Amino acid sequence: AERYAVKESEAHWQQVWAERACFRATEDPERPKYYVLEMFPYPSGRIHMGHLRNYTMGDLVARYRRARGHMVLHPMGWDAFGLPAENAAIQRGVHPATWTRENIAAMRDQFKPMGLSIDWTREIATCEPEYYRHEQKMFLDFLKAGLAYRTETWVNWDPVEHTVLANEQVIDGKGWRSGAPVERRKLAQWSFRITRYAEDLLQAIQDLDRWPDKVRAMQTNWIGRSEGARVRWDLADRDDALEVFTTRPDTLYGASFCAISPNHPLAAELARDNPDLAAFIAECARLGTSEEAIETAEKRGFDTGLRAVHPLDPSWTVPVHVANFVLMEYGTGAIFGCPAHDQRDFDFARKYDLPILAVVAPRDTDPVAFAADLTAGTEAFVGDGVAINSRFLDGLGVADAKRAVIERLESLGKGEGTVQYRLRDWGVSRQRYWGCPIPVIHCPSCGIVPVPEDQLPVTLPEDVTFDAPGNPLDRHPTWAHVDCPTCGTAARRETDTFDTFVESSWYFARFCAPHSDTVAFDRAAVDYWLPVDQYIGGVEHAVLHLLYSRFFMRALRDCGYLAGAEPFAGLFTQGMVTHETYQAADGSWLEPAEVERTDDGGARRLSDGAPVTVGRSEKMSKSRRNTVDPERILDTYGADAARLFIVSDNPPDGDMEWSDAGLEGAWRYVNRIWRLVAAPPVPLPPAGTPVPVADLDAPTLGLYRRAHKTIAGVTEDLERFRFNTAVARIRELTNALGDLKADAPGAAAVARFCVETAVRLLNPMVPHLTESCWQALGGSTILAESDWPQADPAHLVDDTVTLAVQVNGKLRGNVSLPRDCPKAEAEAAALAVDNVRAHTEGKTIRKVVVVPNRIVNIVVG
Ligand code: ANZ
Ligand code: ZN
Repeated sequence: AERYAVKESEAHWQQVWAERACFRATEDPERPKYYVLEMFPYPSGRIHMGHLRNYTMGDLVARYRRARGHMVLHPMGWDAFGLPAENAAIQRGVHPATWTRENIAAMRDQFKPMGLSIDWTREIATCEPEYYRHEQKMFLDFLKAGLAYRTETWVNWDPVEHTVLANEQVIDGKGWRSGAPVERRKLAQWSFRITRYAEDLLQAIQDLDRWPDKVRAMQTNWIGRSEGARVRWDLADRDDALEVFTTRPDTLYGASFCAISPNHPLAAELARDNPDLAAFIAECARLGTSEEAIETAEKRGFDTGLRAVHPLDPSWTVPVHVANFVLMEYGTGAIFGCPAHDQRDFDFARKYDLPILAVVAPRDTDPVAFAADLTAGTEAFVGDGVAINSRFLDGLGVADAKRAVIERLESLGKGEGTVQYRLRDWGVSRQRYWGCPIPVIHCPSCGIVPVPEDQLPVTLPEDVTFDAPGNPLDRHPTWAHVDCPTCGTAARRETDTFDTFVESSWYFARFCAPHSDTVAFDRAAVDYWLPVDQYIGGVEHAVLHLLYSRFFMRALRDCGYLAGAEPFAGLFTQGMVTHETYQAADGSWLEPAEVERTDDGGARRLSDGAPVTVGRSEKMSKSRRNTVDPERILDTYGADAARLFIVSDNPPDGDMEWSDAGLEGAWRYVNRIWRLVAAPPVPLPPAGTPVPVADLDAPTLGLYRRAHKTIAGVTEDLERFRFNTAVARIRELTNALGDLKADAPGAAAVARFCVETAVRLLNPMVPHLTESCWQALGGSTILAESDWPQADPAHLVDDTVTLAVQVNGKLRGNVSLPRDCPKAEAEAAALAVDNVRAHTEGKTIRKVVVVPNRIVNIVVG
């Protein structure tokens, strides 16, 4: 038979799909919709294996849903603003816009041979004014709604990149890209008030039942709800007070100090005439503001000399320290320390020789001995117990003691119960050129003036230079200089641009009607398509991107843009693509393409045969050089083999190890499927030939039933993202076809049914091959426009069942029988089993109980 001509086939079908506009998304209110979205790519210029895996999975889902009769939306776009474009401009002198647009064109060309079922008419790039003008309008609406505001905040400043970094971009106190030690700086920043929705964002996680538990837990932790109290400590010899936040007000009688953040206003005030304190604060600033850095640094403090008065006992005062472990952004930026019941406070107290007084003891211990041991030891007691040494609280459990203290504090006007979230507002200002301009103007007399809506978009100027550090927008000779829209005075544009996470927080909604230019969202379209039914992407976006998108939906809803609060009804996080690593004798890393595996399990260098050490499989990375170029794979083996390998290798949420052997296995299977069609084991009857079920012998009927079971099993698997087991089932079916007796009655019709079934079930995974097969089989439609096969429930039951045979309650054997066979037949078969005969011979059979399809129980005496 003729070989499968992969190149011609794949090119041909891609053209057919395009010409017939098979994947153009349309709305039909009468039919169910399904919105499949993979996280859109950053246009780095080249696709990588992670893309190949991600988009293959999404495509499988999209094709499957389309076959199931859904109206499917499966779009593609580009997350096109961001730093790398600017770095390219600095390093290579190419304009960020040019670099980005060229990369988009290159990557689009690389994606096309994958045969993705994407509606390319909806393509968007976030760097184009047609896109970001709507973002500017949203910002103005957020501003009116109090959801966007400007404030002075402490930020992580990257001195090399000249920009603010999010906490997650600070790793071990250094910028994630530059590697330069990050500085703390105070800067006027635009922020989005995500905290307004903290409770709602938290509660709604409960209903995201098609999200991985792991991601839900990460979101929950990120929002970080804590119940506690705000407590006011008067400052001795001053007429102000220090407000602290605590989750353990029950430990108030164990307080031995108060501590404030180095960024607390009081610290700044005291530092003005205390150079030592100022030096200490400066040193803390070098730590960065990330919690991680603060958590791991040595705990240090500076005694301010001030004393704070205990809120429940005016005769009791404690010292006030500035401490490096107190964050300004959490709670009130001030704490009271209770060393006995907090390890940080314990270590701090040891270091600065402060009292350690136990005020909670485990139940049923001697409180005096417990307190003495704790004070002498090295560890705080953080468990549950009862209050001791705590006056009116003594004997109460932790929860009751908390309630009692809060009540007392409230009645004294010294504090109140409160809920605190770890979640902070989202700082969106970046001192960068390649981002969406923030549409406000700073007027010397009016202050901040929003750009009037009829002057949107505020577009980026193209004529900028990258020859000096800092933001090119600041240096531009004219762009920032405008007249105030309100009073006409010479004013200045905001030169900060948005964090690129802003664009990715609403792109999924824009895809519903990407070309409507008067409004961001065509209401009918978003009402129809949202939420995204299945979102697929990397777990590295499990916190920020998803949370920001959830915030945006709520903010947009409250500004009247759309209905609904959750952007993604279903979420799937795919694993990484890994590859073996190779090292030459001198320790240098070698690319997979430079290495050949040897039969003894070793490897050698292709160029000179020198031995190569094979290392463990790791995430593909430039540093290990263990990357494989998707373009070459597609070019050599075609899209289908690559797609098949991707989905059959491993569960999709696990890591997948890329290997030549695995890919070649998939390639062989592609060719086997083709041969099944081109040279079937039995000459196939014409399409539509019915299977003469009543005439089939047992093995042929078994095969026919297996095909139905395969349909049911694969359908179930695809619903649950078990792509690998789906492929395994189809392989079992095609293997079983090898056992078909060609001359059995109805064999040819059954063979045809099995081949058709395999081809149709494989379509979402290997769409080109299966279209070619379908055509060769005489299909009158193309599979991209065909329905999903249906299993006949009548053929899903097993035709034989195994019954256990017991003699006087002991298992003595098994019999295989037709399902639902008459009791007398079951009884006779059971009694005929050798081992049963051995246990019944010479005895009287008193009773035989048959539980149909399960057990035959024989009672002998
Ligand atoms: C007194 C106390 C006694 C505390 C005790 C704990 C145990 P979560 O659970 O994360 O909300 N804290 C409050 N604000 C802080 C800040 N800005 N920077 C650093 N630490 C801060 O933690 C709340 C606890 O962390 C608070 O309860 C406070 O210490 C500390 F036996 O208050 B606790
Ligand atoms: Zn003005």
